[in-house]
Amino acid sequence: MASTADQFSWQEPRNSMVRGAFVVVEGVDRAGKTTQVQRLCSKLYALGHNIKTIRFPDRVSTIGQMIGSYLQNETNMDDHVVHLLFSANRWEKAKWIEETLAKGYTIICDRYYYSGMVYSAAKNNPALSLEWAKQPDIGLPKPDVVIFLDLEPWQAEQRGGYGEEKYEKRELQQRVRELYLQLLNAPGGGMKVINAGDSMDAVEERIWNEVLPWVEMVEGGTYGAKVGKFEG
Ligand code: NYM
Ligand code: MG
Repeated sequence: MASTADQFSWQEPRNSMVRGAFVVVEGVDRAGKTTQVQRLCSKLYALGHNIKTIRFPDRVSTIGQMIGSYLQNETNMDDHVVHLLFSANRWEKAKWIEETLAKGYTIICDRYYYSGMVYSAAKNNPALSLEWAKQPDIGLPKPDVVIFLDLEPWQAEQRGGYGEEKYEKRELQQRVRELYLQLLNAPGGGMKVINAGDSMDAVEERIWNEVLPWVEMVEGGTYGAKVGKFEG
C-alpha cells in the first residue's frame, strides 16, 4: 500500500508535464525584444502555462554589474574579458534554468549566447573570432526554439533611445545583423527570423504562431524530453 505522500505526489505539478520549454528571443538593439517577450509571457500565462522570464545580461549579480558599467561606458575592458563576463553571467544562471524547466516552467529568455557570439565577433578584433567567441558557452542549456527579431539598422535608428549604450552604432549594428544571419544559415542554425519592422501586433502574432507549437510539444512530452546542451 502506497503512503499518503506517494499517492498524492503526482499532483505536483498538476498537469502531466514532462518539463517546460526553453524559448529564446534574440535580435538587434531596438528590435522590440523586451515588449514582445512581455506580450508572449502574458499570453502563455493566460492560457495556463507556468512561465518564468529571464534576460541577459542579468545586470543584478556582481558580474552583471561589471557588464552594466561597461555597457554604460563607465568602465573599459579588454574585448575578451567582457566577452567572458557575458558568458559567466549565463553560467551563473545555468543551474536555475535547468531546475526551473524541470519543475515544469516554460522560460522565455531575452537574449542568450547568440548575442554573446555576434556582438563580440562584430568588433572585428582579429584575436576574437566567432569561433573563439562560441567556446565559453559550450555546455550551456540549449533552447528549444529561438526567435530572431530582424530589423535593419536604419529602422532601428528611428526608434527612441538609440545610441545611449555601447554597441549602438550603425556600423557595429550592421555587422551584428550580418553575423546573426550567418548563424541562422549555418547547418542546424534553427533560428526563426521574424521581420521586426512590422507593427507590434503583427510581430506578436508571428512570434505566437512560431512559439506555441514548440511550447505545447515540449510540455506535452512529444519533443525534447531532456534539455539539450550547446555543442558549438
Ligand atoms: N550583449 C548582450 C553582448 O554584447 N553580449 C551578450 O552576451 C549579451 C547577452 O549587451 N547591446 C549586448 C547586446 C546589447 C547589450 O542588452 C545589452 P539589452 O538587451 O540591450 O539590454
Ligand atoms: Mg539595448
